[in-house]
Amino acid sequence: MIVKLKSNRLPGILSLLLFITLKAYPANGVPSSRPNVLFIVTDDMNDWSLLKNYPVLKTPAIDKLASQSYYFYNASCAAPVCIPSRASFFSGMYPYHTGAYLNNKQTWFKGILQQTETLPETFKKSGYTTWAAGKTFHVEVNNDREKQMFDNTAPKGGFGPYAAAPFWYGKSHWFSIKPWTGPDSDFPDVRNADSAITFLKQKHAKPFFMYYGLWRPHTPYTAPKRFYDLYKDEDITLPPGYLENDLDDVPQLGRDLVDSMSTNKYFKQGLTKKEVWLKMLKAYCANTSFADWNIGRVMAALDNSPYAENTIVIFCSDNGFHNGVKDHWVKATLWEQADVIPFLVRLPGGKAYRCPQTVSLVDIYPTLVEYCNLTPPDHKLDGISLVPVLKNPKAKWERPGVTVYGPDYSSVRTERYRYIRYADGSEELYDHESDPYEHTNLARRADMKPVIQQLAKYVPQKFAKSWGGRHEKEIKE
Ligand SMILES: [Ca+2]
Ligand SMILES: [Ca+2]
Repeated sequence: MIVKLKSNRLPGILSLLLFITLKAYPANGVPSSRPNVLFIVTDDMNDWSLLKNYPVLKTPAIDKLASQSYYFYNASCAAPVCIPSRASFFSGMYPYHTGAYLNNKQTWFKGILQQTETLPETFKKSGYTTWAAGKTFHVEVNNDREKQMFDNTAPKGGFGPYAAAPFWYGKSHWFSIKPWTGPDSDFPDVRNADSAITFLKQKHAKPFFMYYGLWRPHTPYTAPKRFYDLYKDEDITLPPGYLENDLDDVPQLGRDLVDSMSTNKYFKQGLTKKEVWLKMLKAYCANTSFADWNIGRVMAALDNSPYAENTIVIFCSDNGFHNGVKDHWVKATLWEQADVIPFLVRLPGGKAYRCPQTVSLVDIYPTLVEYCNLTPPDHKLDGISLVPVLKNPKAKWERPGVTVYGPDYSSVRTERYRYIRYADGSEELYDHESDPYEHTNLARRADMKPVIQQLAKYVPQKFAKSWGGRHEKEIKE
């Protein structure tokens, strides 16, 4: 109705309002006043793709995204396993405030959903369309609550097909390696990417928050065969940073976190530990390339859509992955390989920066609240908005990455150091300036006392009561 009026007869203020209205909703229907969000989360992907310290690994889509993004190379997860990590970035709260520390189905959803408004709920409350597909919470949320979060009925799908007879032992997905010759559509990651692409081709009257959660490269290591064909056996080496006897200077509670892949327990086909690891590493690479391919498809759909110039893209993994470093296979430790995750933020325009700030996945929620000008939740957000860093990539950042794995198990990561303290008070300290793979524990060196005193200030003073679960030191059959 307003546009029928002749603007030169309107008082100045009305002309201005008309201008703002037209500018906010241009002809293609995409509102420019509030940015859209595409949030992509992989599962158990470490930071090799971005660090380039395992050069055989092929991730062209992530490389391309990195070339357009702020790359936070010291980014931590708040907890080094699926459920509590996801709980932290969907609630914006540290596990030591919520009690969500461990992988336990009761953990988050009895506790966190009672205490917090989740990130998608905050978007919805602020007038966004919210959409999700794929691995989201790692457990089922009841339908009513999920409807409160997402406008679509989020397809999930699970880990997809895997070999009935894993290659050397047992029936667990942990031991399943299978180049898949069936159709790509056998994989939920592929079907969910297809749904994301369809969503991006549609016209949306409101700004959107879009979440695409991949199930890969988490085991089972089933991926279309062409991704296995990218790697020759002879190109696969032991992981960067692997050191014999690396655990010699690690306190007992740290060693207790090391999983059963460091023993011969599962190696029933006469293979040595390292031979098994090389097979697993090839499979990890194939599955990472498979995840990368799906990310590339969704990114291409975004970049070919009218939303490309008004969408912030966040890409991360929920936790890292050891792949053999410190004689440990999976995640679930407080060391660099499990804690530091690939983390990219792409703003419209796509400028690339390398950012040393020790950010955390709990920072995503307050970042999006500020960047998208959302009405914040009633509960306190523990993270810090990255918006000042997005405005100035050299902005100072004081807070270290704080990661916990159960009450009284914590790690503090600054740009230079990692300090770990276990429940019995035992400690580790690593100097990343000279020791990027955390080989030499300096905690007992007298001259390091002042450093430890400084870092210990960031160890949580109080740990909320755990909602349950236990450390995952066994890879279950
Ligand atoms: Ca995970
Ligand atoms: Ca060591």
